[in-house]
Amino acid sequence: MPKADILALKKKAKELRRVIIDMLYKSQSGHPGGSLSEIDMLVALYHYKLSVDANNPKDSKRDKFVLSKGHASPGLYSVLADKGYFPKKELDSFRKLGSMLQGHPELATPGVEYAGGSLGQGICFSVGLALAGKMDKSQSKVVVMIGDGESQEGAVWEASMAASFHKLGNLIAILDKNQVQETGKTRDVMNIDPAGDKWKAFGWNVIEINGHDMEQVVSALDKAWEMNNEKPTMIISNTIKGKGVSFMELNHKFHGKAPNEEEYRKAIMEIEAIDANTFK
Ligand SMILES: Cc1ncc(C[n+]2csc(CCOP(=O)(O)OP(=O)(O)O)c2C)c(N)n1
Repeated sequence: MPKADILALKKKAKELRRVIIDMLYKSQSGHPGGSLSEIDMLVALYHYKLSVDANNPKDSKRDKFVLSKGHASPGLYSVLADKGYFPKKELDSFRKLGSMLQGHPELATPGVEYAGGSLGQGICFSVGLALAGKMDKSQSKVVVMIGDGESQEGAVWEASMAASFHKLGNLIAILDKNQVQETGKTRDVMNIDPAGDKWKAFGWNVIEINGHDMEQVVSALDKAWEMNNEKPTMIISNTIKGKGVSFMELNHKFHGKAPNEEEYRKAIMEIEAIDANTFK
């Protein structure tokens, strides 16, 4: 991919970091940490890799993205609005009564493929989607993002085993390994490492990257798309919870807390100061 296009993706991720913080500040609720960690990957998926069309969201040939860590919906909503699935002004209604943009994604929202919320379930649902796609001889991919805290759910490993047993080469999972869950560091709550060895042992291709380095993100997606060995592929995306806002980084207090006025001003100043060229 040309350097100019990579830079455009980096600038888009910077722009959407601001959109995420704006949404949370306006609603005074929501999950900043996991939204800021996933946004570089979501930008690369929606602005580069996924075959999707905002004007035809139900196209039978589309790729499908499942946000299993549904609480990180602000990241998804920011990119869906940017792609034109719904007007950007809807973002102001995030988490308000009657809004199409609830705390956890709902199927009524254009572009949303999965009503997430209960952790551990999205990857099970994605195995079903991929199995159906395989039976239909579809060329589309199913891509699912899970969290590292979420990986402590037993259902994740049952889904993992089923995906390799059924040779779901059309399934790509992304582990947003942002190191922190709701109550602290994942390695202290219940360590999931060595995560790569576990997924390999379950029969998956494993690619490991820095999930804030856009070059690496793009090349991992290219590799995952090109894998042709009937195995599902896991991209372990090493990220930082709250990335881009110093006082939110690796701070579990900002797992599910909106910024107050002072925090909001500081967060916006820091995001505006990001140099997209060197960000990683
Ligand atoms: C089954 C289930 N148990 C508990 C919760 C409450 N909960 C929401 S987010 C979260 C922490 C998730 O951590 P992680 O997967 O690391 O997410 P991220 O850091 O990416 O936000 C928990 C326990 C839930 N949504 N579903």
